[in-house]
Amino acid sequence: MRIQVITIFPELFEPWLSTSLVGRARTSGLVEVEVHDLRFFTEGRHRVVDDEPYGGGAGMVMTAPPWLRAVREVSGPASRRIVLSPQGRRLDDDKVQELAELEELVLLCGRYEGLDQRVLDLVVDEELSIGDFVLSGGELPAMVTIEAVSRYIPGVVGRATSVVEDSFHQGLLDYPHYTRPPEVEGLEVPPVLLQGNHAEIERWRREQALIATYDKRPDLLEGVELTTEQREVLARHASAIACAAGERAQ
Ligand code: 4F9
Repeated sequence: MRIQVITIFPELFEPWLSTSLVGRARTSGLVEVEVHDLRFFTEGRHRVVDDEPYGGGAGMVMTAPPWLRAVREVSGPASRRIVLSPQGRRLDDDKVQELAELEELVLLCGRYEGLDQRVLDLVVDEELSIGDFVLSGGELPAMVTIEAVSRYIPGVVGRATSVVEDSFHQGLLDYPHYTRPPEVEGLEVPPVLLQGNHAEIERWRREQALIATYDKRPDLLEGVELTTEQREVLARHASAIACAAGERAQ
């Protein structure tokens, strides 16, 4: 996969791009990332990329011509051109997997109050948001997108830490993890993890993932068809909670 990034802060990307998972994906040639400085596509000595909003108001708007030149210059015929913005559809695991199937992405990182609407109208395929909050620009959301997408490129994540086993792949949250020492300030590791029965361990982890999702993100279970076994696990969990609440009330 090839990813083109357009930003006025290319230097933000360099250290991150050469580190860790994304760094390895790049050196092994599985993911190519090119970062372009928007100012390179300006005309005139002052390299201006913003101007006052028509209609007045606070802040500045990024001017269309440099964006149009930049996007057209770095795009290939099959590029998916994406703006990171709070107005976008929320990035989730389904969207990440969809993007990982593509040959080429162009990520536009806006700053200030945003881009002139005509950039969106003329050269953008979709807007993506990483959450309902405002940042200073699209650079961090672009890095979030690149890292999440890279994990789904075959070969980027080793088999030992398979993405198939990752949280969300099955639509559930992760189960709890434990490592040495066996006791921490009176809290012990669940005995099933120490007994070496792999079928039992797998069953415990499946149950814990389901319970964690039910407790912390019940919205993820809406519209999911649960098996009889899964419904029993949740019924037992719910009655255990009700019992504990009842004991506290007495
Ligand atoms: C982009 C916030 C994507 C959340 C871009 C200011 C942004 C953002 N998700 N905030 N510019």
